Amino acid sequence: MEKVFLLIVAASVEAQIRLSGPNLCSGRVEILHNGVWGTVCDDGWDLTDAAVVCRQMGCGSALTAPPQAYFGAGTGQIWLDDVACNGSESNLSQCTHNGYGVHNCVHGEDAGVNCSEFVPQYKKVVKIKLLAPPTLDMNDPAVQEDLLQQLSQKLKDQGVDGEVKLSWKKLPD
Ligand SMILES: *[C@@H]1O[C@H](CO)[C@@H](O)[C@H](O)[C@H]1NC(C)=O
Ligand SMILES: *[C@@H]1O[C@H](CO)[C@@H](O)[C@H](O)[C@H]1NC(C)=O
Ligand SMILES: *[C@@H]1O[C@H](CO)[C@@H](O)[C@H](O)[C@H]1NC(C)=O
Ligand SMILES: [Ca+2]
Repeated sequence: MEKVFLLIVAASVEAQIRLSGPNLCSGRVEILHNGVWGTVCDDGWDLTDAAVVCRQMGCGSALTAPPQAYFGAGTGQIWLDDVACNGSESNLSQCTHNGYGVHNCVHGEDAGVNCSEFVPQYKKVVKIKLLAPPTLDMNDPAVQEDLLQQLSQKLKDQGVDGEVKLSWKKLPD
């Protein structure tokens, strides 16, 4: 007998950008490239670009795109300059830019974002078809736990990293 379950997955995906600021969803934008964190220059930095960062972070929409090291100047690499997102990108590195490390900026021009959420909301909804023998009691906590363990491992194999929290509910037949 085939049962369909809705699986809600809340996991922190492996971070390729981070925000250095007052909360997890506001701050100086930093991007990971070749294992090194670096900043983004504010030349051309606007709300459309900030929106891509907020979405990528699971932080909702962009309220503002503060320029000029509003959240403090970073150090080290300045990775991106002349970033120009069209708004449909799912991550910042897909936006047009000069190329990693190609810039005419100083850290006083570090770009920032202020997103609408305070805490990243990572959520993915995965639909799973489960071949469950009619004898399997899905209300049994031990059965649930065993399933979640297996699914958790599968998700990790697929690159969903960090702490994975799962919950599920049975769809109406
Ligand atoms: C926006 O940029 C992405 C990534 O470069 C591209 O795939 C997409 O076609 C662009 N969309 C528009 C409307 O230009
Ligand atoms: C972001 O986009 C780049 C370029 O397409 C890709 O290499 C990278 O894996 C993407 N990162 C995430 C977190 O999707
Ligand atoms: C950023 O947005 C939050 C709402 O998410 C707001 O409360 C806060 O004052 C803003 N901070 C800055 C520095 O703009
Ligand atoms: Ca520039």
